Amino acid sequence: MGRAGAAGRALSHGPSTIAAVKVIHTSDWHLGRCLHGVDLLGHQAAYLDHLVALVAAERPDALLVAGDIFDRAAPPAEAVDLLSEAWRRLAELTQVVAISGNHDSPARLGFAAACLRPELRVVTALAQVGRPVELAGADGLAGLVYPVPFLDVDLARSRWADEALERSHQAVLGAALGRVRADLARRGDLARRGNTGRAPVVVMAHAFVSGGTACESERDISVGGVDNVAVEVFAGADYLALGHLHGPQVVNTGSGDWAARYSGSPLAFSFSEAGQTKSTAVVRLEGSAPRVELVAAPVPRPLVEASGSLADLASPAWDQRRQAWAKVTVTDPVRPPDLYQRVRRLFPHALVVRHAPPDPPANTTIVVSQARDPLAVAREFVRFVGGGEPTPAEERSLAAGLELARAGESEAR
Ligand SMILES: [Mn+2]
Repeated sequence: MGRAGAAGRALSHGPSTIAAVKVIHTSDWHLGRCLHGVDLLGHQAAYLDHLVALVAAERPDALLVAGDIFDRAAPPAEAVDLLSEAWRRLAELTQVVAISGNHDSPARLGFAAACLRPELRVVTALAQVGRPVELAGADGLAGLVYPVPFLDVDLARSRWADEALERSHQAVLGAALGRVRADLARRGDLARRGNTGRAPVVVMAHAFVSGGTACESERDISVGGVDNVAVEVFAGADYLALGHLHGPQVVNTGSGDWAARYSGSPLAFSFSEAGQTKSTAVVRLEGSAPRVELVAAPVPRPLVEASGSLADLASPAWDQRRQAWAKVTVTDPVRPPDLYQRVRRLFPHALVVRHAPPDPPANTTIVVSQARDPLAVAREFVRFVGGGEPTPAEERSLAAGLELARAGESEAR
């Protein structure tokens, strides 16, 4: 049997060899989020359907959700319903372990957490740090998952006041991981499973670990100007399952003995993520370095950034991307009339439309004074924002506006 052979090989590596465990790692669902006014909830529901199917097919030992489950502290009722149903479906298939991120309200996400079935562990409280979720295997303990929710620095410092922690994420996460290591030390040999090796240790956290690449859709978590945490803080883990950064990425641990990764968000939340392939990580911990397989998430609609003159943007070169959510920059020297409508005819799902002439006027000062003809001032402004003379229609609008203003003035007298 291949399985027995693998276990035999594992044994030959000595006592540091870890037993086989499989986890699925995801994060940053941001349920209830919009993309430039587009409600993403239906697409988030589609991702959760995909995730349920993935978990059903892979049968992992655990599903890890590394924070920012909701987009905001008080999420819309529809998002709460969606999560409630997702928890039920997922916890019927595997052990679910979730933590709060910087967008979640620990109290609201953690509501009634102590009453949930054991297959669903939602960890949002500081008091839980250092207490693992034990993954049960066929012959005993299969692995340990230490959930570390996003820590409010000031709260953590006051609760752990005896440690006199510096006011930084690095310091409070250091204290949190101190609790993880203390628990591991206390367990000692108990943390070993039968004769197939040591139970692997997974730490899950929501943090900005140094070396990670940010994009435009993460909320800044800096405290006193410091948001980065050195990856070494998490030493002792075999796998560090991270949430917070929305691009899927590996974090270099500087060691072949353990691995750290951001699963990234399942959907793009900004145009800066247009080039990313959103995915879910299936992680196998066995023997030495974890093996990771990225499973692409369903794409509701690709994102594209398009830039050029209206004539360029009408070219067939863009035809494959017409149905994308688009951020369109029109570069005609003069702002084309009916810009928004014309762009929408080319890209029906354009979400951001702007005009950026190739040679924008240098910092122009428009002098407004009693002595000047108001129409001349208005024309100058149109020239400044549009890059050209007002069209006849715009001239008529300016004149009509001026007349209305004058009529209003004389009425007020
Ligand atoms: Mn996030």
